[in-house]
Amino acid sequence: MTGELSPIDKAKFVAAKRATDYVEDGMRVGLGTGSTAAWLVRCLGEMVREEGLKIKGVPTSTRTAELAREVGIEVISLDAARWLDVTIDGADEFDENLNLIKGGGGALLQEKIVATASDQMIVIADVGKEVETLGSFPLPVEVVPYGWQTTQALIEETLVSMDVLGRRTTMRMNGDAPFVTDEGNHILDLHLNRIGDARQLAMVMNQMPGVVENGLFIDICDAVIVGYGDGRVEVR
Ligand code: ABF
Repeated sequence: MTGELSPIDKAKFVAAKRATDYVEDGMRVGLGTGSTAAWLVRCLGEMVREEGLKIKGVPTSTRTAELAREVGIEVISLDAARWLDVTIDGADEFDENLNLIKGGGGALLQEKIVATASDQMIVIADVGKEVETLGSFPLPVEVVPYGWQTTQALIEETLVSMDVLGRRTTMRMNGDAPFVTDEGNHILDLHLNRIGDARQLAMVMNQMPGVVENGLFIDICDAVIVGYGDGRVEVR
């Protein structure tokens, strides 16, 4: 499954492999999105096919659902599962308090709903995702298409009064058209550089009409499994 891996892929793979320790027979497992989570799905698929592991997977995006089925994992909806034992997902940034920025892959809404419905949320990441203060990675905010430019202007105005360095926001594009999420929404990326008070920013964002969800995951993650290019793994 792995062949000759680049250091970054090795880091992602070893983190994903270690995360399989959190998965036991009979569990309902939230399956994240992104290249690191894809390694996890492949590892779990191998355990299903070769070791007879029995799990039900709840994917956080259509592309994860496709991959999970392809590798032999039984896929069920969140509503069928109702509650999950564990969710394992990637992240764009994590800090020492295990707060996260997610949504670079465009699946933050399903990812947050699934993670919140889980007994445990485990993040898998290469060490490059570790930061002292969140915000270098642009913060994704999912907005409804109706009036998105007005919502964007409102967000920019609000940022002026907050403890952030940057205020520029950009519509995420897919070629010439705005990117469309699995729920039919768009994503604004907020170029903030440094988020002083992530908890407050997350709350303020979600109070705005037009905003569906933001990519700050505060007090949701229980552990981060950090992979290194030389194959080492640490659990935070
Ligand atoms: C998802 O995929 C995210 O929320 C995050 O945006 C992204 C991380 O991708 P990768 O693992 O490819 O770096 O987990």
